[in-house]
Amino acid sequence: MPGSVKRYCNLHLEPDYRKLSDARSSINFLGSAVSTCSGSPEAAKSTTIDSVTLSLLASIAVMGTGGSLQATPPQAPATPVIPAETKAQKDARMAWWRKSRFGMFIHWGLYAVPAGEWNGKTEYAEWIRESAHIPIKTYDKFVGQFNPVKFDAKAWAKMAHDAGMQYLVITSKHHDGFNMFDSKYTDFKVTNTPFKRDPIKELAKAVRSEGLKFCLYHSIMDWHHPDYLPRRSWEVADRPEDGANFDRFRQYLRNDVQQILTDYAPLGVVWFDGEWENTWKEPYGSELYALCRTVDPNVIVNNRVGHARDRALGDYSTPEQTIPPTGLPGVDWETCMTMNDNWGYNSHDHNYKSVKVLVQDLVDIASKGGNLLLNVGPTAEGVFPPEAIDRLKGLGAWMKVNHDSIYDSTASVFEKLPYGRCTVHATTGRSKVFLHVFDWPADGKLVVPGLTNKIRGARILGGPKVSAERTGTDVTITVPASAPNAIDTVVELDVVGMPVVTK
Ligand code: H79
Repeated sequence: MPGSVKRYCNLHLEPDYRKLSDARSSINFLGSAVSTCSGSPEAAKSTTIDSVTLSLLASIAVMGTGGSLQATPPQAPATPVIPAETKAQKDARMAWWRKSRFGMFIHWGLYAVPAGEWNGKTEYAEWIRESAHIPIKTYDKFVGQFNPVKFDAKAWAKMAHDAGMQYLVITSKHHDGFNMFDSKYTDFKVTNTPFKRDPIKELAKAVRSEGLKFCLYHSIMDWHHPDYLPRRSWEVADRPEDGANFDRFRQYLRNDVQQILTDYAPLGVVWFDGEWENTWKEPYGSELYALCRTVDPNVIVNNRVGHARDRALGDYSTPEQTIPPTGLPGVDWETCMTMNDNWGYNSHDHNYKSVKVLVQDLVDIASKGGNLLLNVGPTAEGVFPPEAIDRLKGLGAWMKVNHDSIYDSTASVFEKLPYGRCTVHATTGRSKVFLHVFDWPADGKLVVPGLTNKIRGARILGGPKVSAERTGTDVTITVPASAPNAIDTVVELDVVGMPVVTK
């Protein structure tokens, strides 16, 4: 532990760390307590101690303390080289993600304890520490109150599976800096709560048992680590920046990221966020991306790893709470979206979208070639809000019948369909054009504009075959008088060759 190393070298702890140590001796920051032998704060800025030196120091310290020192955790190297990759290799790495189309996001952390409420205001969620200006010592009290006794990883994984989701991304750390896994590099973590368990470990197992890819969200921005900069403007007086060293923070972040990629391997995606503050430079993003791909060559990393999230770094784009009007042609993308108005749990937020809106959003996104990552904010007891469970069931009921039109689909071949959306399974020999009918035709005639292909047949997913015939440059499908599914009835048109549309 750092305290033992201290006997042999100077340990540079910035003032905030010392205050915290005094207040809560059980909570420290292994990632920030980098020891140096120079004694100079300036030298500490540029010093990252290598693992050989650390283990040497550790063994000296062990000898000096009668063997009470625990092994120092390995330090993640700075790896600026992004492994080279051909287009075919990237396609292979992205294949499962592109086929999935639908995933579950989970925002779960200490912020579930106040449940969005502070000093009579009820508008908060995962940003509560920042938005309600909660001092760090006050926020730390949630650590002693976090005990989600109803948490059932299998139940969560099953709900994601039954909704038709193919992957699950949960917060290993959000902007508040609290580690929801058993980090080796900080004591500000879930295993130090009364809960004691590691929910990430339990969930990784359960999610994989359901056949879904397990993924983690890890925030770059960190309002708790003493070396993270900048401080929030409202807390500078209480938490001065003096002594904080962003390079040490980067080492801590790399260490944490290396650990999640190792202990919970294989991760499908590492989903970074909170990259926009100007302390996070583009080369740091490249270094972090390279670390991820070095530890796991198959992992997928979102674009928020880089400071300028819209530039080239990362594997896919991440529109938030919005669906790009015409998709993002030529780019892999995933819209992340809440079901209500918040990411983290807010006990007052009952403003949930309807199942109809959510299904149509999923279809709209698939018709534009993107993925939907739909969020749930579980409570501090460890359960999904009832409205979220209801929406997941509704999505699942629709997906059970219509999933063929979503998984492995590609974007619409029509510029616009007046009654809904289109997704496609295209191969050179034979293709399926899925017509998602949001507005059912009153005259029972569904017109497919400008489709030139020879028709093999048509059917309603989960329903009967229907007749489809050429009418000039269009194809006209005769459908039942009323919509079999009020949200979105899918008509599958089976055609010869790749779909070709002239209108
Ligand atoms: O985790 C959830 C939110 O807590 C987190 N992202 C989702 C997935 C989030 N953090 N911040 N925000 C959402 C909104 C922040 C928006 C802004 Fe900016 C930050 C506006 C200006 C700075 C980033 C950079 C977005 C626009 C420019």
